[in-house]
Formats: sequence, C-alpha cells, structure tokens
Amino acid sequence: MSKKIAIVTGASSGIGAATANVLAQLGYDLILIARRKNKLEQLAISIQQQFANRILTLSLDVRNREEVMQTFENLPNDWQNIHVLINNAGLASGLSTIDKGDLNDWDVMIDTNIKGLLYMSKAVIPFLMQNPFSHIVNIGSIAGKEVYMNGNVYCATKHAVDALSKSMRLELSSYPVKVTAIHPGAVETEFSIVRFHGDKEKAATVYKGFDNLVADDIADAIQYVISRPKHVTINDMVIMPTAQPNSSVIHRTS
Ligand code: NDP
Ligand code: 8X3
Repeated sequence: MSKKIAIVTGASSGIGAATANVLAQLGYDLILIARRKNKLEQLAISIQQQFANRILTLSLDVRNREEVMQTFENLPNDWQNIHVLINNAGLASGLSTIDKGDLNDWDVMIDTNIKGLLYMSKAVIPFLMQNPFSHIVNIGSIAGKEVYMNGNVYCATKHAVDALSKSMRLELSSYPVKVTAIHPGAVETEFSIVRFHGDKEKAATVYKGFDNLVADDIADAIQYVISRPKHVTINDMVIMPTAQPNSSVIHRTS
C-alpha cells in the first residue's frame, strides 16, 4: 500500500500552493490539480527539493466533467490510496450589480465554484470511502456566509459551497468521511487579479492599508483541521483578517 495521498485542486497558486507545501510536510503524497501545468511542475520541483513525497501533477480543468471523471476512473493503482481532498479551485470574475453583470463571468464562477467542486467530489468520494476517517476540505469564503455589494453571483456560488459541505457531511458520516468547510476573508493571492480580469493595479487596491490574510494562514488552518484525532471533526471555520470584521467592512490605515 502506498503512503496516504492528498489531492489539492487549484494548486498552481495562492491557497492551493501553500496547502500543497503543508501537506507535503505532513508526509502525504500529492496529486496537484490546476490548468497551468508549468506552475504545478515548478511547485512539485520545489517541494521535492525539500521532501521525498511522490507528486502527480494533473493539468485539469475542473469544469470539464468528462475529463474529471475519466481521470479518476483511470487513476493508476498506486495513486488510489486517497485520504484527503482539498476542493480549493475557484475564482471570482467581475464585481458589478446583477443588471450590469457579464453572463460569461457568471458562467465561469458557477461552473468552477459549484459544478467543478461537485465533479471533483463525485469522482474522488469512492476512493475516500475506502479509507475511514478520510477528509474533504471545501474552501468556501466569507462570501458564502454573508453577501456584499456587487458580489451577488460569487456570493451565491460560495453559499452553495457552504450548503454542499453540510450535505456531504451528512451523507458521508456513516463511513465516516470527515467534511470541513473553511471560509476565509480577504487573502492576498492572484484572486483579485483574476476577479478584475488581469488588472493588477486595481487588484492591489483591495489589499491596501490593512494586514490582509496570506495563503499560509489558510494552509495553517487546513493543517489543523486534518490533524485532529479521529473522533474530532471541525465542521466549519470562518477566518478573517483582524481588520475585516465582516465581508463589507475593512479598517484601513491609508
Ligand atoms: P488564486 O487565484 O491564487 O488561486 C486559484 C486557483 O484555482 C489557481 O490555482 C487556479 O489555477 C485554480 N483554478 C481556477 N479555475 C480552475 C479550473 N477551472 N480548473 C482547475 N483549477 C482552477 O486564488 P486563491 O488561492 O485566493 O483562491 C483559492 C480558493 O479560495 C478559491 O476557491 C477562492 O474562491 C477561495 N477564497 C479566496 C479568498 C481570497 O481573498 N483570496 C477568500 C475566500 C475564499 P489555474 O488558473 O492554473 O487553473
Ligand atoms: C474572497 C473574499 O470578500 O473578496 O472569497 O469575497 S471576498
């Protein structure tokens, strides 16, 4: 039997990349998923310079249901001992009222944040069920607990992640597969650059004048939740910058 395996979606950047590092440190072999293969390979090289873990990088678009299903139906035997799934791939695209909303932005958020997470979960849950006390960690958002101006569709997708996490916990409790949802506030990653369609200057203003969270803060929380004893499940965690008391208010010094 191979070592325990953890899957991280959205591992090419931000929270996913930081989480891959933490899981490697914990001794997991890793399946790293994102669309940008070169970024995944760079990460794999940097992890393997420090640790002896096996790493499989998969260039996969989680929105492509055939590709997701086929990948896991044809997973080599020595990559099937999956204990952890981190459903992290996700994005915001645009920030505007519904009447001015871009339909393509809506589709990409719904297809990635909801449908992509579902495809990945459906494909991987059969492997997790073979290993009692395996674990799914879904990355939601404070946007899945509250709404904020112009966040409409992104907030709706993250509310869906919150609901799906509760459903998964209920359905998988008899195996048991643990299910945790982690809901961060503002974390400085590529997130806002993606939201503003590549406008780095605009993205930088989001994190100006306060101590935002960094990807390692969320990876640290993931390390905590997956390291609890067998009888302990952390259902839900909301993690905010101290300067951000809710989704709409940030105390800035400049
Ligand atoms: P990043 O933009 O830095 O990372 C997003 C990751 O998702 C990238 O690795 C990207 O890889 C991957 N991804 C996006 N679309 C797809 C797709 N269709 N298929 C496969 N992978 C995909 O942002 P974060 O690290 O901040 O975001 C990670 C998660 O955290 C997201 O779900 C986000 O909604 C959530 N979140 C972020 C917060 C923040 O303030 N940053 C706060 C709360 C939650 P690639 O482009 O290579 O495919
Ligand atoms: C990302 C945090 O507040 O920009 O989910 O929606 S927020």
